Amino acid sequence: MGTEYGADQIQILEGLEAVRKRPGMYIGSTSIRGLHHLVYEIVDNSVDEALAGFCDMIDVTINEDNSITVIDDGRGIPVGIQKKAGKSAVEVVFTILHAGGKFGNGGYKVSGGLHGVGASVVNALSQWLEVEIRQEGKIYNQRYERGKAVSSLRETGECDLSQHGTKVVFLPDKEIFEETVFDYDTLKIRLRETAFLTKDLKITLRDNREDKREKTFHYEGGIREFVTYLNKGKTPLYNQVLYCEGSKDGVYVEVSMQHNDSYTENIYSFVNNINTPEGGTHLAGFKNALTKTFNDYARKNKLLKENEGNLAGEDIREGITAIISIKVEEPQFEGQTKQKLGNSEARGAVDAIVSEQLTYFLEQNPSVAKAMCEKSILAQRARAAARKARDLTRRKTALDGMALPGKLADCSDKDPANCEIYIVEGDSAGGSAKDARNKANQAILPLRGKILNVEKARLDKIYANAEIKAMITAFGTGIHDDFDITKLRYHKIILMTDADVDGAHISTLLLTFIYRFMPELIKQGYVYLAQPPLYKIEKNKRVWYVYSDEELNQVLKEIGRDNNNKIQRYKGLGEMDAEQLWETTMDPERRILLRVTVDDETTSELDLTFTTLMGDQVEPRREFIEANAKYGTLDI
Ligand code: TSJ
Repeated sequence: MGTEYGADQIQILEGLEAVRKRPGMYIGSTSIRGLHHLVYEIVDNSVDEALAGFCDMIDVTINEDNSITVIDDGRGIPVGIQKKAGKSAVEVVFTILHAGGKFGNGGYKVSGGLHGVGASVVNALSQWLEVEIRQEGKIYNQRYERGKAVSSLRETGECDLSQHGTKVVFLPDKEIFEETVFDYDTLKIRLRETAFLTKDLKITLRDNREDKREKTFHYEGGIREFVTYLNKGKTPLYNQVLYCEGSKDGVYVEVSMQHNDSYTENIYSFVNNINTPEGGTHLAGFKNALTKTFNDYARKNKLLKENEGNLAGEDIREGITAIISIKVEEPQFEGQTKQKLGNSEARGAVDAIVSEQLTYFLEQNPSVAKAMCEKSILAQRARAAARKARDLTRRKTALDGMALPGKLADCSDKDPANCEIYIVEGDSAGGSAKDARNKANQAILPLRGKILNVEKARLDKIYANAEIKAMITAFGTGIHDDFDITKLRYHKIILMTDADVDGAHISTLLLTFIYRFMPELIKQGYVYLAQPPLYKIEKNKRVWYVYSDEELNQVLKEIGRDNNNKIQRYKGLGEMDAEQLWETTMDPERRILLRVTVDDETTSELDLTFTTLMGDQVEPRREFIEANAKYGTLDI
């Protein structure tokens, strides 16, 4: 034997074994999402180094074998032996669970994912991992396999004194992950967001696999540019992007905002570069400051008359795009999903900094203040009208009992878990669907043509829209404050539109409505897209339905391409008879359904997707729809 294991070392072994036994506890899941999380965990360490002021660039590469290389130009992980652990700081970082980035003084670790784990977890879940450090003219290397060091940290060469930094290469373990192929776009979205949140940091993403690509993100304007990016394709209400920055009670605060002429509120909040989709104290501080400061200004400058009541927060926030980014040393996350910031000092810090700097801004920019005020007053009026309309519908529903829409062909089963509703574009397709369906558990709601774009209409107009009212009553949940998921009447809401550009557009309008008014339906996985076929091929009395051009070529290759196949291209759902519609798109045994999901790590990008599709600018819209229509799916 020769080696005596101390208690510490035994614990260390157990530590990383625990990660391999229950990976989900440390990275959320072993799905494709967990796979990408590994990259963020490593990159976060380099971002910390950038936040500490020692690193300007991070380079991320997807290698041909789907291993990942991350390189930074920071100080390099310390290579000296840590007395307590009896090994190098590098080895501590990679083998001890929860080892943070604190080495003596000076190390200031602010980031920390929701799982707050880091390098050792990535190491434990990698088939192999190699680290290289350049420091003081020397190069050091070490290799690990499935979390265990297979070599000690060794000096392997010399380099120029000007070179310094850390390089990590790792291959996610196929024994652990369900999927080990990285998605370039997923990494791209997240790394872009990170670059926006860390001004002056240059992040490059490279794909060295078959489809070679590269992109560099570098935003000197930081979150100011983030707001400009999010407002791309919208019409800003004024040219300036407001920006507030400051520190108070150990909280570093940055806020940027700009209104556009739409009616939706897009506020994204971050703590230590991590998205907090459920907000928390920092968001509350911002909202409070905005409402209070704006009303004070409006009153002082007689934009609000003495007999008029204060503007409500939601009226002031109509059409706002804002980023709130704070850094705190010890973030506390609350709520079921641990995505809500709890630190009480963050509320006061954001409130104080925004109040002071916004007051100053409004005084310096009276024309901006006036534009904001006029929009808020219009929003206030529309909200009053909408409330009246809503009260009216409420009363009516109370009188009529379940006032289901007349066009709805409901199913007979009353257990929502068994039931599905097809939202169908057009009366003729609606007719076929009614004939085709299983009456027991499939309901059909036909909608006429284009539905209202909720991004471009105020609440009063939205509530007055017949198609939208029909959906709200059919779903049964109510919306906004009245929303109650337990009242949902169908556990599958299936959007069925033509497999062409117009159909994709209608699907997106419907999804936009659902996402804005009933986001829980999407978050809890109740919303689906039907996949009608593009072609029908017949040969010798055999029939094939195909769902993409790729599949068409494949089938034709198999059965031979000759004049005896009669290929029929479906121009729309209406061209299929009831039997064909049932066989291809509605029969639970044979149909393909796409579940609509949202990635809450990158919600800001989702909003951009909707904006691109719904915005004023025609060109980006066309590009997006065609790109997605080609694949026959709408991936939001
Ligand atoms: F975590 C990791 F090992 F996976 C990793 C860490 C991966 C990558 C790509 C980079 C890093 C990393 C760590 N980059 N820069 C650093 N910096 C430090 O670890 C460091 C260096 C010096 C001092 C100091 O106080 O002198 C403190 C720290 C935290």
